[in-house]
Amino acid sequence: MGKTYIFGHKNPDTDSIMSSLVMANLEKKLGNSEAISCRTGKVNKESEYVLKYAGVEAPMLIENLEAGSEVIIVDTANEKELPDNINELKIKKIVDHHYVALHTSYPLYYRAEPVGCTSTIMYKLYKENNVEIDKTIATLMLSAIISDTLLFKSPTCTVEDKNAVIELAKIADLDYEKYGLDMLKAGTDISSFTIQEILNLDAKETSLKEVKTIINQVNTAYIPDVMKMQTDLEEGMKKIIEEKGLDLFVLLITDIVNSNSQVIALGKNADLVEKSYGVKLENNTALLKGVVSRKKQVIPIMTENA
Ligand SMILES: [Mn+2]
Repeated sequence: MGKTYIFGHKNPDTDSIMSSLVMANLEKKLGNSEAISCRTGKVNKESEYVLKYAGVEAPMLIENLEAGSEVIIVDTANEKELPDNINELKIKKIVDHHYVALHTSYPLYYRAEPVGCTSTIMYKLYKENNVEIDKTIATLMLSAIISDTLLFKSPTCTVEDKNAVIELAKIADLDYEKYGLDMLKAGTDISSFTIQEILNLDAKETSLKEVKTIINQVNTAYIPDVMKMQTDLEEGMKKIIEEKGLDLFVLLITDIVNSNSQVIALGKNADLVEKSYGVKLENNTALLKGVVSRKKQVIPIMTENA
């Protein structure tokens, strides 16, 4: 068996990083000795916190995989979030919890469930295959689940996600509420980033019907900390709109403590935000009460209204 490169989406979040590590471990336990955990971008602060806590090294950064390389994809099934030459790679497996936006001309193992996190599916895969979950793997898995579900506050969170964390916390021997909040807070520290970096941290390019859009989400423990940069952020957003020919740039500044998002919307279709949420943008911004999930509360609603 040759090498198998395992990775998640571009701009990897904690789920993409941890699920690639957890999947590589599972593959190895099942006999695929050349499974390699990889990433296609920088490790964010939240993931850094987890890796340090667990004493695990970051996955290998890959930039260009040779045509024909065998890969396993976790935490995305969207061509736009994968390497440019994805059509030249051989996808062996996909484990994901998003909508499907990818097409292959060959059969593959495909496991998708509408749960809150890929690592929740990974947890089930370990159980189904009778592979032991050790303390380190448990820590990585529960971190991913807490990250994706914002400590169970996101509407994407299911009973299965919550139960997995409760079980994994026993193995990892940690207080998941305290650990989870510390981890989420570590992820909100943007003090060392440039405006460009903030605008690229967790940016997803997508089409809301015909509306070419970027939706970027920045988590914070205190919205005014981010809003004080509004002028600079808008300048950066305008540049990206021009460069990429976007119709809309949505920046969600999500308060992980109170579960709201302040939105900044620019571009010729900015009124789509007003239409979708019944709000009025003042100075390009509005508060979206109770909105924390891009996947469940933003993309589908804005697509419907586009
Ligand atoms: Mn995920």
